Amino acid sequence: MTTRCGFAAILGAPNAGKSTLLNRMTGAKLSIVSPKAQTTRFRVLGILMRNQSQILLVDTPGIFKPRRKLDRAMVNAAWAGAEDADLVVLLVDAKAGATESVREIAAAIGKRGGRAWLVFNKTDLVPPGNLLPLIATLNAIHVFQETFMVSAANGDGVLALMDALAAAMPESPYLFPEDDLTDLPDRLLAAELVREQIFLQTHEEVPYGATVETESWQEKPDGSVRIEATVYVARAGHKSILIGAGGSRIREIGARARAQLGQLLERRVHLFLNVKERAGWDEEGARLRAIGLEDPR
Ligand SMILES: Nc1nc2c(ncn2[C@@H]2O[C@H](COP(=O)(O)OP(=O)(O)OP(=O)(O)O)[C@@H](O)[C@H]2O)c(=O)[nH]1
Ligand SMILES: [Mg+2]
Repeated sequence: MTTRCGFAAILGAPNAGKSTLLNRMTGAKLSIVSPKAQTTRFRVLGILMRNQSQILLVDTPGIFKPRRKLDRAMVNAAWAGAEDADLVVLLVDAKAGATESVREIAAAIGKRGGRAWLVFNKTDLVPPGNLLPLIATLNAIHVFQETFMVSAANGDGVLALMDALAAAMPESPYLFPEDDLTDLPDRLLAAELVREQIFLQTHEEVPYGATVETESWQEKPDGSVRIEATVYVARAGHKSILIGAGGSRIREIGARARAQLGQLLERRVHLFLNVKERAGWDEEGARLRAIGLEDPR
């Protein structure tokens, strides 16, 4: 039996729905999602089996103009995700259209060479006719081999995209066990689910000024797991917002993250969160490495 296996990297501007699409295709909550831009900070692998093909989907941070060291490390991680990919998918928010940043990413993909497909997401929000000029604009920058229209939110068009990806992967033995979903360590997944709640439950600068690290992971004899995580914040003001009146906000963040993590790990989770002020963490190599990013110095 011939098997196929390869890497397909999903690139795009922040907020295009890359992580939602990865989760939809794998049927698991592997990559965190929020309505805010720049949610994903490092590459997340989702392993998808389809028609004797193992598709190694790489979700990447959105590509934007970096300011902080953290930002540069995120954008570098996005392009690194594309480097070894057999195929690059440019995911475009159909509602936002061919913005300047999308056009720049299309040009950079063209420069990089290799196979590239164009996928319009959020088609549930726009009439199909709106897409024709976008397809023309982007293909004028770089000729994409295939074009798909999907809604990662409701699943429209996603199976067709999965079939096409499966067929496009090179002949190869599988690189991962067939029932693996990701290579992400549980400790990182736990920290990410906490960070997702921070993105969902706090606003303005707070989510961008926070990072989460799992400090300890203890397996209990009753099958449950006890996890301690630290939330680092850039400013004292952020700390009090995150903690909330009488600790209400951090309790809610912990409760929601614990529920999600329990589902994912299929076991009972005890989650303890500690908030620490650490000015300048987003310029600190050690903090970036803790979330799997390379120091962009
Ligand atoms: N209506 C609609 N909303 C969507 C769709 N796909 C994603 N979204 C929403 O778009 C927002 C951003 O989704 P994400 O998956 O976090 O986007 P992303 O591209 O991973 O964003 P970054 O990680 O910040 O680069 C979330 O609020 C999603 O619920 C879609 O097909 N339709
Ligand atoms: Mg994302």
